[in-house]
Amino acid sequence: MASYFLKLKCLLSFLLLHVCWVSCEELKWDENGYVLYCPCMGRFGNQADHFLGSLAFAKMLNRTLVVPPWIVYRHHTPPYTNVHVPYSEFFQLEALSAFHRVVSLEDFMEKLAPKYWPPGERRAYCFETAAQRSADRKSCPMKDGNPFGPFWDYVGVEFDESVLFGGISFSVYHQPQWMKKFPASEHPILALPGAPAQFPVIEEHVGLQRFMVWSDKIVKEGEEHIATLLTRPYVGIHLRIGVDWQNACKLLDSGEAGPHFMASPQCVGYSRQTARPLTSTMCLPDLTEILRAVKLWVKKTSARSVYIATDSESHAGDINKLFKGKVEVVTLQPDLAQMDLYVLGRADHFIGNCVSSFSAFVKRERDVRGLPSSFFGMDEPGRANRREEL
Ligand SMILES: Nc1nc2c(ncn2[C@@H]2O[C@H](COP(=O)(O)OP(=O)(O)OP(=O)(O)O)[C@@H](O)[C@H]2O)c(=O)[nH]1
Ligand SMILES: *[C@@H]1O[C@H](CO)[C@@H](O)[C@H](O)[C@H]1NC(C)=O
Repeated sequence: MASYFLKLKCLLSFLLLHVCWVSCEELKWDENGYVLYCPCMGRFGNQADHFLGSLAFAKMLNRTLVVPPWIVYRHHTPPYTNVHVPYSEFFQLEALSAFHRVVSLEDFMEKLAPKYWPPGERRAYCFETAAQRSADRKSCPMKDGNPFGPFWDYVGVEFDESVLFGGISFSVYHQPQWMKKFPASEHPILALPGAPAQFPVIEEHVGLQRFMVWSDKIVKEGEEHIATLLTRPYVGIHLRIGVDWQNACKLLDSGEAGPHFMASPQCVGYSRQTARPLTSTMCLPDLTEILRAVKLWVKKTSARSVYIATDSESHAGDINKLFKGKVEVVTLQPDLAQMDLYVLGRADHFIGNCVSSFSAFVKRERDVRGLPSSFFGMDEPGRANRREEL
């Protein structure tokens, strides 16, 4: 076992050295500074929403975005801890460059940090209100608890000092204040405890999705699944119906949430004044609604197969019965949630859950490609404004 790891380590360092040899030259220090953050809120869908806003924030300040890894919570399967998956495992880092300058956190730490952000000089930046929670009331809670601690441990970072701010937000409105308060000459690296962005992603940043391009590895595996399992045209559906979701949707029924609830602006509209109602069926479709919507869209698109992505039950049996074997019903329940996202993204029609940011990722990607989508409980959502220029 030990020797296996040793060999792996040797191989890895050889590869890293090799990569470095080929591309180190290109990693120049950016005089306009960097933005670093932990995607410390939520799972994939939430992290993706935050990523788009953070990308826009970095561009707004003309700083390079240090792209964090995805935090994957593997608490029920080995290794039973958080796994940090480099951005480029799922998406092409280079594709982001068409919009703005980026560097992966891993590269930043390996190639730039030793010289420009050495231990002992690592400042954390946070809201005064966040620092209030710390023991001395003036330290940023960068590594307090999970996933904060493990995230910075992943890249071996300890913070030495805190810089607090207040009365400022991440919106365009405060751009001049950011520039004035934190000029890159004095504050080259803005390391933040969380994403400098809102959840859900704001309307202006939805179109940035087009710079998130699947990695070759995901495309290859995803296309193989589609080719072997499905016959086009196919309808892809996302069932977000597990116990955690049932509890979340209860807030809606109890009247504690309005039409803007988690990712719902994507279907009810971003403006609070004109938002369409959010019904409990849209949050938690029951079997009747699931069967109704699937039947409708299979008919409309003359689909020959249905792909079910689910966080729990698939209802494949019931859906199968509906078509009496004339339509193939497939569910993969992959280890990697991104496989579901990929297959849903390429479907001829997609039926999502309007409140789920996991569905929102698929919807945005499809909008970019001009592919049609609907939601359970809403067959005809309005089209989102697709601006990407800032
Ligand atoms: N493989 C797979 N995983 C899913 C599916 N639906 C939900 N999940 C898992 O559940 C997580 C849900 O969290 P998010 O991605 O943040 O999306 P969300 O639906 O807005 O949920 P919350 O964050 O819990 O509010 C996903 O990241 C997946 O890990 C699915 O259809 N397939
Ligand atoms: C933004 O940063 C880049 C790279 O540091 C620099 O070349 C460019 O001039 C900057 N743009 C503005 C408007 O400051």
